[in-house]
Amino acid sequence: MKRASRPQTCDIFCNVIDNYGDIGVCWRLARQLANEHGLAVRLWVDDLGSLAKLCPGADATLQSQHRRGVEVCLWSKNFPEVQPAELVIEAFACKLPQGYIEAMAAQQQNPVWVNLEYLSAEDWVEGCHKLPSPHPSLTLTKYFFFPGFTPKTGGLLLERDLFARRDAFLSDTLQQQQAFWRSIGMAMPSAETLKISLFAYENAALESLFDAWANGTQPVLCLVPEGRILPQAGLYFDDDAPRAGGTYTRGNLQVRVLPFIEQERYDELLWACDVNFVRGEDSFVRAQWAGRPFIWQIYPQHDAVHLKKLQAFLMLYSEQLSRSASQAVEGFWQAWNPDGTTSHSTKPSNDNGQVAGYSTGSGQAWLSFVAARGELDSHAQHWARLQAENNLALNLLDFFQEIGTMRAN
Ligand code: TRH
Repeated sequence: MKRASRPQTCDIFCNVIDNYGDIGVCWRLARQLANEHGLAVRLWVDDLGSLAKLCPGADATLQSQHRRGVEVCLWSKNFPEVQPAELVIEAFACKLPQGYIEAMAAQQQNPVWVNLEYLSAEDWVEGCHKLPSPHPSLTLTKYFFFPGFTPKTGGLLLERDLFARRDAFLSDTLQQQQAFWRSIGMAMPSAETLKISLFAYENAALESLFDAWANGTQPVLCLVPEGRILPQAGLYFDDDAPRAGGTYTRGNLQVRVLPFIEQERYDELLWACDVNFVRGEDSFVRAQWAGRPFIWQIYPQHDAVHLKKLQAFLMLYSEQLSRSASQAVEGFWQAWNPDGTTSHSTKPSNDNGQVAGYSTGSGQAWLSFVAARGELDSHAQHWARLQAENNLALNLLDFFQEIGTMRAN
């Protein structure tokens, strides 16, 4: 049987470990494959509650539902007997149900089975991208697929129309931007206000940064979506129960707490701000597409291995920056990602029991970062254009064809 050049069907499996990154990536990829490439996509997810945060229309009680062109299915212990899709994506090495694996092996034409890995800028990624991993007992092969920032990797998730939508938003101050600010219950800030979005994990560097903003000469509006950094932000203003809609002021700093917004609208928040603080994996990529200076709080891992990942990205990202701008970025990103080795931490540990190293340097480092904003702005736009050339969804579909051709020969 001749394989179709493009798959018609796709199953994506997502095991939600914590936070929103796993489901964030899967939900975005599922929508893109369905809506831009016409695949019939089933997204199997074991925690519908997390999906419902990103897609408020989703009903966490349903076994199966159609949302945004995707069939969303609850991945429960009793996995139903289903016909496997032609393209099977196992996200972040989650373990597929045994019955499903056997059903894949029983197909006359085996599905193309891909393990979509976490994003990293480390050198070894290029060598591991597309590597096969034969099943120990069945005639099935799984392939590693690594997102990344260089042409020899799987690239990044980017919707076809994202830049056009972003540019339309940015050039439409009267309607789209006004509508955005209204939707979060605020009037459009004055032109001299520095607008910052702050999506972050607990972070010992926050206090020093808030001090720098409060004591600075420029008014700062900081928009904080509900999430892990919120209790700390509240404490800064002596409020131990900050909530969406809350507004706090100290000196030149105004903080506004936002409700967690639908994933498709999160981009607008990034576009509406001058500088964005992001975390994890998916928001980190979205900040790059926004074409604005950003600061990444990397997801903390054991033995500080994440700091290597941070460094690898910094090296790549800073390659074309001037020395002073590159130092400003590195200095502030390091201050925002304390390595946890400093012993005088008085800050509480986070949800994972990890203690963030106490940092007093973020306020100081911010001054250099913000001084480099002009260069960082144009660099961010250039970087976004460059990265857009390597599109993950298209690469996945090409890879499907590549495997089909290889099998046919
Ligand atoms: O939530 P994250 O920290 O996710 C993760 C996970 O912890 C994962 O296990 C880990 O391995 C990975 O990081 C590296 O950050 P991330 O990836 O940015 O995901 C957040 C998602 O939430 C992203 O899709 C954007 C979305 N979002 C909204 O939809 N609305 C919002 O208001 C905000 C702030 C975010």
